Amino acid sequence: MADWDLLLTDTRLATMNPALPGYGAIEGAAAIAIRDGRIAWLGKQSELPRGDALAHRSLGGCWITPALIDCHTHIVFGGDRAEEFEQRLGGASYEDIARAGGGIMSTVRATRSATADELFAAALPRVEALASEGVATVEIKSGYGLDMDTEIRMLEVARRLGDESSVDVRTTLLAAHTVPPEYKNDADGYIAFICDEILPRVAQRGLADAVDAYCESIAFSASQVATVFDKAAALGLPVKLHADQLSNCGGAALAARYKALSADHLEYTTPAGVDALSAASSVAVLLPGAFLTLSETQLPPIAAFRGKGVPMAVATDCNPGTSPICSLRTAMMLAARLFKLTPCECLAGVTREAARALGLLDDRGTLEIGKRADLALWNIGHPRDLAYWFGTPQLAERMTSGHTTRS
Ligand code: DI6
Ligand code: FE
Repeated sequence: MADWDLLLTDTRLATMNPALPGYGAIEGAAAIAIRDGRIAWLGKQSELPRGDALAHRSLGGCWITPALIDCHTHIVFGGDRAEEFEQRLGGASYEDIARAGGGIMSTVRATRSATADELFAAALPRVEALASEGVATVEIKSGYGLDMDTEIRMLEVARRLGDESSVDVRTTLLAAHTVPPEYKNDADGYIAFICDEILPRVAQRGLADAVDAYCESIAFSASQVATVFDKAAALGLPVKLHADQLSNCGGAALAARYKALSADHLEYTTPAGVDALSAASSVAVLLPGAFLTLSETQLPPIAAFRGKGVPMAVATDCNPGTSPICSLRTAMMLAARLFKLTPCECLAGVTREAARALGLLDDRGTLEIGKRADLALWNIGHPRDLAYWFGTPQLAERMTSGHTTRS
């Protein structure tokens, strides 16, 4: 029996291994060997142990990084909000549109009236657009149903995208996204419905890998979110939070109190919130697409995250209202240009730290022995190019579990 299924030689590796500095680069002819879909060996080619491989490819100096991971999306939804985009360009505010019955509720109406097949057909090209840039893992949230049937339908569609597309999908229940019309003026009643009905059903059917909520003055209070998180903990589900996006609601501290996998957005997070995330080892997920689309000017506290060792991930937040972006490379570029992340932080943010934000770091997100052989092969001169160029296809090939699934 062969030692390896596939041996790749004459490559340059950006391993993103946290034990190594920067990109964790192995240059000057590196090799990587794959067996049973996992990395069996990697290092300098001159140190390659003796062994035979079923297949061998020499890659002419091509850079390989871990395949990319988009750890925050709302990629399943009905309709779109292009008309609202035009209204906003004409001067209407996000709030004006919401008051007129548009905004997030217009997506809820379109999602409720869409069949599972329609939601799947609309989402598939968006997922494949991410894949075309080297993404192999995508997190997908519910949250445009806000009733039992549609929240479940969204999660089923997300699972089906994982089964039938070329990416691995992690699902998140975001029933606590906003208060649906059925519970107008009774947010507590909706929270009780989530805890008593939706969460147990979703958990029992294994439809969600995590639970998210929107902690904001226009959505749910910290104590309402805590009620949802208590129920999630009782059901053994990890939590994450849309925190401090539009105002300081103490979201980061709340997420930290529940040892959240991540707290996301964080534009208005205070130094105390940064300390809390640091102590809880939660990941800060930065979403520059929403920052751009909302013309936000309050920057997330990047220097404080760095100073306190809070890991930073970068994601698209792909959604029809505040982040119509199906490009993780664009999110990397925006994180560099708007948030001044270094190109190395941008790449770590869509590989290692994105894996950490999904609780998957033991399995993927870096090039290390034993991890899934999810690889992105690039036509680039240096890994910094990935945050520098935008709108430029540079993926040569993507492998998932050691097989070429995009080229
Ligand atoms: N924060 C956001 O930016 C989106 N959801 C959230 O919790 C907005 C979603 C939308 O407007 O459709
Ligand atoms: Fe979001």
